Amino acid sequence: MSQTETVSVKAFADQKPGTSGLRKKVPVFQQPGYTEAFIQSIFDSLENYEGKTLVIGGDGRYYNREVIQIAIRMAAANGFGRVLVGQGGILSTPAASNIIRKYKAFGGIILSASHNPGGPNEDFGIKYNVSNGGPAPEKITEAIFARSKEIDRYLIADFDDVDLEELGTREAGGMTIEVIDPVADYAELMETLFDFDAIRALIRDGFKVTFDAMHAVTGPYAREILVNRLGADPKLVLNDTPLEDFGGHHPDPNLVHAKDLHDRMMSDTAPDFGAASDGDGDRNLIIGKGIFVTPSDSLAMLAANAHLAPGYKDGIAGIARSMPTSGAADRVAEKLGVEMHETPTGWKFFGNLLDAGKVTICGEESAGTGSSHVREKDGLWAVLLWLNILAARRESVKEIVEDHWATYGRTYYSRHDYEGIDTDKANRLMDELNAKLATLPGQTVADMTVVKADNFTYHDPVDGSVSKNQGIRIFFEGGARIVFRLSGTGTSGATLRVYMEFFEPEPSRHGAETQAALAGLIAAADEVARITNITGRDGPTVIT
Ligand code: VG1
Ligand code: CO
Repeated sequence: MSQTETVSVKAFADQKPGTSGLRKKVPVFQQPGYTEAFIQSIFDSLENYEGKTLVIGGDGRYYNREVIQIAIRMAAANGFGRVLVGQGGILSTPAASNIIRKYKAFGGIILSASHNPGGPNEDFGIKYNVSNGGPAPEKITEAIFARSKEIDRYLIADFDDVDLEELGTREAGGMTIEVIDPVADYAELMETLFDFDAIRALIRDGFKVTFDAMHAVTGPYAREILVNRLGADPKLVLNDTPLEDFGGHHPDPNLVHAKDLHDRMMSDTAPDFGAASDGDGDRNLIIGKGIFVTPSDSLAMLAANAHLAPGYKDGIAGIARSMPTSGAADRVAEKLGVEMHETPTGWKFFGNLLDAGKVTICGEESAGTGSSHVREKDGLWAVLLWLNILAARRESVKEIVEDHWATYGRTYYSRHDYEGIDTDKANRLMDELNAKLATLPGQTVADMTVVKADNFTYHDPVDGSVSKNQGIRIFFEGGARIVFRLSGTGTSGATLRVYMEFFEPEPSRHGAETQAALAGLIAAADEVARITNITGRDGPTVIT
């Protein structure tokens, strides 16, 4: 019979969850008691979980296995009745969301720092998801933070490490531990949503699909779904062995870190469709032969064509997008006559809208798209919906994109990131901007006139909660917009994100290069926020 120990611990002051859970460098999590104190703060912020089920899984990065064992022993000591844990400690974020929902779990602990690099001196993360399968809402993350500041003990059971490789059920510490196949339930769910026969036929007819798993969690999922079930060429499923350090790369599917894929897709010998996902499998990058689809456009295009997939054949209830995401999806919602919602950055804000049936499809400009099938964004889901649409329309990605622009107009859009800037400078830049919001309307910045400027506040239409300070928005005459916000997922210094967009209804002007088309807004952003001046940087580190 194993023992439960109560271990004294000192509270840590820095356990405030960010946009998506607590993310810190591995050595921070390795401090004695640090990981345990945070997990105990999660449990102490929950009620009535005695005897219930907890899902545990992670993206396989460095330190994943150690924390899985800690979380299992602490779940036993705290009175959970059962844990479901992915084989090898692996569950992609959307797969974990599905498992929580399918097996009616009380909640789940997901270990991930998503697109951030992994390794002994890189990033790690812990996030709690609630019973709907989605990230804990702010009310809970705030309670966890409050608890973490005063916690003085944690509970842990004393039993041997669980063999995470062997599927099946065992008992330890008065709790049932089930090691489950991380892919099977997810693949089954995808089969209910998409026309696998049609996609298989498309591929059989010579349509070439390439997918870069970036040595992250989606490798096994992509192999099972794209290769085994849909017949894609295994040689075109790249980097599909998950590695603890992602092969030394950032598992971030953007044009900087997935540059190889991008370059190949722009070449003469490009496959027809290219995609990638991030560390924990919730993001997607979509590139057609010769054309990159911006995530904001992809959201709009998926929403406009979702009815072509069996899971959405009766149409969608509505669309939600994060505030910095472009307005492209709004025009689709308008045409379809469905609800449109604008939320703060982070998937946790979509949960209430999805649960209430107000929206079916959600998306963020940061390469996150998803639907009511789970409560997380879902990288492979987006890939499969694109493939289903391509199979139904039998047109190229380029044709679908250009047809969309011709129908709805094109929103030129880009995000510029200034990474690793000094936190004080970043805060100063935002403070200065905030201070002048009231006086901006009527002023001219880089030859454009400001019509409105504010700091975005979200009023949740379902539970009435209010979230303030969610990003500075500056609107110009003619509808152009710039948004400024600081990242809530980084682990060193600050990252300033600047989002720029304008709408172009005229098809003869849809062929411009994005950065050139946005040159005026780029200049305006620098002028109004004094970016160069304050940060000392002469340009962004990442352009997406
Ligand atoms: C970023 C993205 C945001 C996304 C979040 C988590 O947050 O901008 O859209 O929801 O990452 O995604 P921030 O605060 O750094 O801008 V993931 O794939 O890191 O779980
Ligand atoms: Co992610």
